[in-house]
Amino acid sequence: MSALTDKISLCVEKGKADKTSPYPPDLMNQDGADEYARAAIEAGESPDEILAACNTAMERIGDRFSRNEVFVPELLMAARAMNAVMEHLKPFFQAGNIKTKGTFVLGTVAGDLHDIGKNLVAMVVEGNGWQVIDLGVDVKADRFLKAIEENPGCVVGLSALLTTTMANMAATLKSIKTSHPETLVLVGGAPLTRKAAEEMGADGYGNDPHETVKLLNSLAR
Ligand code: B1M
Repeated sequence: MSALTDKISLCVEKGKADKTSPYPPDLMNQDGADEYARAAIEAGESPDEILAACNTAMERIGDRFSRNEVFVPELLMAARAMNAVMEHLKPFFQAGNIKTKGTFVLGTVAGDLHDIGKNLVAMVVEGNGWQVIDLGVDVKADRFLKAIEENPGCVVGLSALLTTTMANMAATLKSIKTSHPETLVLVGGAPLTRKAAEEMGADGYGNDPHETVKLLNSLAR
């Protein structure tokens, strides 16, 4: 990591979104994730390295949450800081082809509010020439069904970040396959494994946005 990506990582972990963020008090009036991300891009740092620094920070804050050292507000502030960095990275991930290869309907499944990973997948998939219809978070099965009816031939992507919402993912997948057996469904998210995806009956598992794009491109009809 460079000095700048180190600082980005620290700001994301501490939830310091930008210079005006009052939290944490020890970083008051100092640059935050937003300013350091801008500086890193201007200095020619690789967007992938910047993203990796953010992911490391999210893993660290997640581990501290598991150990009860921090709580939901700290997770939210870290998410806000990571989103500030993502605004700078967006143009790089979206700078893809213009002609669309197909439509990807994407959402975080019912009961789950995590959207940072899903948003990254959306950016990268869009940047690789797909039209993305992002249904957001806490998406119930019937909203996916409606989107499939409105976008015949689309591929669907389901994201889940909680072990508990993996069950909702499986149920959503089942309703999609019951009503629209021809629709291809990809799944992803931290608690999933390739094996769990297969057991659910998914057509593919994306470990990260790049793997998801590869899968989508191989499925493009
Ligand atoms: Co939550 N949270 N959270 N959280 N949170 C986790 C997921 C957790 C692992 C933390 C921990 O305990 N260590 C834990 C889940 C444990 C489990 O079930 N296994 C957890 C918990 C317990 C909770 C709450 C229940 C806490 C509570 O209220 N007591 C609660 C649940 C709320 C709900 O959803 N109903 C909760 C809430 C939140 C916030 C809202 C505060 C916030 C989310 C803000 C937001 O997303 N806008 C939050 C955050 C930030 C996290 C952590 C710290 C970071 C998640 C993240 O953004 N990672 C997380 C800990 C961790 O991940 N280490 C944690 C960065 C992101 C880039 O990675 O999302 O994995 P990720 O996405 C990756 C891949 O998974 C993949 O590509 C992405 C890029 O590589 N991917 C796909 C994702 N979707 C894909 C779809 C695809 C393909 C690939 O195809 C369709």
